[in-house]
Amino acid sequence: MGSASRYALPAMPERFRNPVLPGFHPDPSICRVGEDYYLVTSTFEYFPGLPVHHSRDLVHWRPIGHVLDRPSQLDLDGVRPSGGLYAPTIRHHDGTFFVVCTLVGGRRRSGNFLVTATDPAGPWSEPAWLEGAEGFDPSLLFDGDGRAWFHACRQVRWPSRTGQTEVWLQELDPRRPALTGRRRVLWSGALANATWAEGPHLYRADGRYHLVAAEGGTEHDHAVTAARADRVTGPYEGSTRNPVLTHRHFGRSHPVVGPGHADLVETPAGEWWAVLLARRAYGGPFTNLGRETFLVPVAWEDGWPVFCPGVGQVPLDLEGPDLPPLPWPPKPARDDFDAPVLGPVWSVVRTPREESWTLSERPGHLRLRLRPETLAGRAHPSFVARPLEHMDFAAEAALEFEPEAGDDCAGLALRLNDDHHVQLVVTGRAAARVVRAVVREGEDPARVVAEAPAGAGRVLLGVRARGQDYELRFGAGPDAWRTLARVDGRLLSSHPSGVFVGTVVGMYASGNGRRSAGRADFDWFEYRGL
Ligand code: 6LW
Repeated sequence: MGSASRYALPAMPERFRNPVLPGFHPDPSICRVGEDYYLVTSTFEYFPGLPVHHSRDLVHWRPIGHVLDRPSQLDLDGVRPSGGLYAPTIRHHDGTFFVVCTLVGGRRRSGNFLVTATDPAGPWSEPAWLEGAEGFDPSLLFDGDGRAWFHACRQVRWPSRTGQTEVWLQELDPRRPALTGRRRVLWSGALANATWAEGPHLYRADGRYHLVAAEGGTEHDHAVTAARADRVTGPYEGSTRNPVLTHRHFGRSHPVVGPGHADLVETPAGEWWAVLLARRAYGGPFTNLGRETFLVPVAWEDGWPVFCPGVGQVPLDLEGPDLPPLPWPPKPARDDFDAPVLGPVWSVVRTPREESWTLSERPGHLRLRLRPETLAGRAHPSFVARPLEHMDFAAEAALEFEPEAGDDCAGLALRLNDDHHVQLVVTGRAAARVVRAVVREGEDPARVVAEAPAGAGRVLLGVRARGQDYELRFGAGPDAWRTLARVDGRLLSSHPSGVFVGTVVGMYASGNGRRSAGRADFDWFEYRGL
């Protein structure tokens, strides 16, 4: 009898669960260099911009830095909520990584730019603005003949309907960098009266040029469409199977809504996969986690891409790529702020022009300065936060804070945007020190929903969410939690339309219009899925 190994079945790829990058990670773009995969996602009004994640198996991703992590690279002053950095594209050619992206609504400069690096973990170059590059959702194709092609989408000059866009192409001289030669329109959508044909990516496969784009807008009607041509400049023929992926006909109760904005990658073994964005609805058509990054298989049939073959929709549980699994060490739930710099999971709102936080003044603590700026208004508040990743989660922090003035406050906050946030803060001086729950929902002024005496000294603050039920609580220690309030989490949903971000949770301090000598010291912050 031969050894058992002679009859061993090939190792079956492991199954995995979508999303592969949970929480606010929209507009994913991916490239492969050898056995390594790199992925960037959009970040809008958050700084640093464009996180870079790394994987060896397409399923397990680890953050390795940000493309734009210097104020000189990224001016987000005054940027409106969901403005700022739109969809990026990452590509690699000849030893250099390229990222193109669009800054929308910048105070001093807006438009499409290119940054480069030899190490995807950075440092990345200063942005090179591409003169004349209209529109948004830029992408790059490095063709086999060494030529580089820039493509993006733009609103048509005289639209007959909202969202009437077209995909255009022009050669790029990456050395200058500059767009050169004739500009051509390649595509204006697959369906009659198509809206928001965007997120274009060109690929060279089986001797043809393939265009994969998004259509229908990034809400419920989002879709992936495909076209192909014999020459990069067209003409492009739409697939008779368009849209090649959508959930638009599933109705609003489907758990995964709005898949689209796909980017394809081929493994060394010739398997094709796509990363794309989608939302997970819960508690009704509410998507607090925002647009997350999902991974789906792609097959080629008759020279056309087939997304999720045999299934035709984005699965939450599926067989993984035929790649050796390489799970990274799990992220620690607790940050004790012992490192000299903030970890890659942390972001702030808009570009920090002054030290709103410090890790050096009180080692082992994140110290927030009480500045006049608040979570409302288009400012850079003293707020250090990370994306929610779970529908059920607990976020807690240990705070040492003595308000110097009545309006001084510090504590935890959940932010969707400038007009939608929840605060659990300590405020009030001396004997009047209280823990207060404050909700801001839309145009109405923020309202205090509950408060209770905080007692003296260190205080623990916590948010525990079960679906859309958010429990705000506090205590003198881990065995002394007291519930202060319960808040309906649906105010933090990225649905309805026009909200491109997801909710973040973090540490906040403010003088509420005045500069205060107060200092808020956070000994630790802990986030975990329940
Ligand atoms: C992104 C574009 C879009 O650039 O939303 O609705 C923009 N579609 O593809 C921000 O994600």
